[in-house]
Parts: sequence; C-alpha cells; structure tokens
Amino acid sequence: MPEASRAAIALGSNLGDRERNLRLAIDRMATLGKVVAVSRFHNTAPVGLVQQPDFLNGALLLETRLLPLPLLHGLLAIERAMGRDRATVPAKGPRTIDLDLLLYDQVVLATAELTLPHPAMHDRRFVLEPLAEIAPAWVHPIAGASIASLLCLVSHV
Ligand code: PH2
Ligand code: MG
Ligand code: MG
Repeated sequence: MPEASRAAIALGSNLGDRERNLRLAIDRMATLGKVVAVSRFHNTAPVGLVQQPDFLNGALLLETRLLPLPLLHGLLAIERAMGRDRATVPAKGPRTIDLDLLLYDQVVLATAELTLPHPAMHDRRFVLEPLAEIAPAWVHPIAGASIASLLCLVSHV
C-alpha cells in the first residue's frame, strides 16, 4: 500500500442547481480518499466561451492512496454519474459538473490522458482564488511559486 498523497481538485458547475452539484460531487469524492479541506464557492463569469451561464467554482484537498491516473478516472466517473456527457456538449460549454485534477504532491507529468500540474491552472483566477483559501503555501512544481503568489500575478479574469 503506497503512502497517502495529497491532491488538489478544482470544481465547477454552471448548469442546474450549481451549489447542490458541487456539494454532491464533494460527497462522492469522499469515496476516493479523505476530503481534508473545501474552499468557499465563488460565483465567476465564464472565461473562454463567454456565451454561457456564470459558474460556481471551488477547490478541495483530498488525501488519497490512489495514484494520479486512477484518481483521474475516479473523477471522470463522478462527472459521468452526475450527468455530464462529453459526447453531446461542446468541450468548453456548460456543464453540470467539472472536476479538474490540479496538483498531485509535487508530481510533474505529461501524458495524452493527464498533465500535472493542470496546464492552465496558473492563469485562471477562478481556479487560484478558491485554491489559495485552502492551500496558499503549496508550491507549484513548475512555476516554483506558491499558489498565493501565483494569485497575485494572475490577470483580473
Ligand atoms: N471552466 C472552463 C472554461 N471557463 N470559466 C469559469 N468562470 N469557471 C470555470 O470553471 C470554467 C470557465 C473549462 O473547464
Ligand atoms: Mg475545467
Ligand atoms: Mg475538466
């Protein structure tokens, strides 16, 4: 049995009862490990594809014995179980739930299926703001800077 690792996960929802969707996803993530911190939920304007409803975004820390890829698969299974259908909805379009694996210990990894750290996390305010509430001192292994300092550098969006 490997030692427990620490993962940071971003949550987003902009369809249906957004708060209920985030809470349900958090409950389900307890099956993947131990949820040790949850941020507040932030109402955010959509970034990228702007013609869609506002998001509710949050972040959580999970202590888990799952390796990165099995953890990703667990997150995708929760998305599917909550009605997210990647076949019919555009990639950046509205979704009931989006669970993004941001950080896994200090692992750096780039495969077809999974890139760690999440390649866009450092320039997304809607990711860094909630994450900074629960893990301000976590050092991004590529940027070599803490989440709190990345938040100071990110643009206003
Ligand atoms: N997720 C996206 C694209 N744009 N904008 C906000 N505000 N919040 C998100 O979670 C978000 C987004 C793709 O995953
Ligand atoms: Mg996302
Ligand atoms: Mg996603």
